[in-house]
Amino acid sequence: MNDALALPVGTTLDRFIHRKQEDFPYATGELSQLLRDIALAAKIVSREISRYDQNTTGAVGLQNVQGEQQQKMDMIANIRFIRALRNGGEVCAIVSEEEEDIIHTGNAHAKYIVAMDPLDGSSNLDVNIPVGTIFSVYRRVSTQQEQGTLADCLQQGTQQVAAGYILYGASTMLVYTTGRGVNGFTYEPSLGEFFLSHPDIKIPATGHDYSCNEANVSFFPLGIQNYLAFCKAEKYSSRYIGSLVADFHRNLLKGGIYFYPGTDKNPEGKLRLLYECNPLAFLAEQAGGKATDGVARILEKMPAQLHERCPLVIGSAEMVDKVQKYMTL
Ligand code: P6P
Repeated sequence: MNDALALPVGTTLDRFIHRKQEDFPYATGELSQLLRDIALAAKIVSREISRYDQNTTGAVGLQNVQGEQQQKMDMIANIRFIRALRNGGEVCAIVSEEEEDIIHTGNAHAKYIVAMDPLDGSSNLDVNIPVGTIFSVYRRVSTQQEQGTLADCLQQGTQQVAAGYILYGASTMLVYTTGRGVNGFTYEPSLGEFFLSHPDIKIPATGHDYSCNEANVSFFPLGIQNYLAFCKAEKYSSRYIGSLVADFHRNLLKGGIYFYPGTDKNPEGKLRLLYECNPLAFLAEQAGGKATDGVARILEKMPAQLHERCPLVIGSAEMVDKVQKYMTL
């Protein structure tokens, strides 16, 4: 990160994006515009969530491609982000947790691909638990003469040009990276602006919080079971909200580890590689943390399918390393 461009807390997101674009000498402004499009959708979804009523509460009565009960807000968030990215003109194709196939935006000459979970943890909305949007941005590998291709979408996490999340909690926050550190912005609804509130976030090397669904422990790999026993012996605290973005955000700021290994119901884990594991892994590493599938680095995994699942161990570097040690004993 270029300290000379270190911007003060309170800088608006728009000014921050503009100034940071100067970090990239060949930047054309397209990625900057894409980030603004994401921020616009985030403001709209934040508003919809804050005025949660019978039009937005509860399930739709349909299952999404994941076989999960689709919440009304899932569909609203999905539509809002797709519309913002399509209208913004910088994205040629979108992969969404809510859509089985690639969404072609019609912007055939656009340079970027977005993979997203429009509203992760949405089943928590009815009980007022924080939820989040997770996004990942890639440069297309196909020529800019045709619509985005499957190969454009199935890229290794190391190829991400940007990634981030929006946390709809006590306040709405946008946290993202473009590969030069991680910065957090807090939304002020009365002004309709995101303001820099958490510059240059670094995750503590270790922590004393672990996040996992212990009901599944008997199905965890033995190494993970042994690591969990270690956490208890060390008198760590169990902190599991059941909302990935909220658990990740707490661990990012205070140190800690989140793990969702394979279980009987989801032998490959529950979380999706393209739009949950990869973007959070990019953020974790940019903040000095780590992300593996228990052993292998998440960002180096080669996706074979749009919605493939992957075990995830993510958070403070020393804690992720400890899991790897237990997994390879
Ligand atoms: P479980 C929400 O459905 C989610 O994808 C994550 O946000 C959360 O961490 C996890 O699943 C919770 O899963 O099986 O513990 O209820």
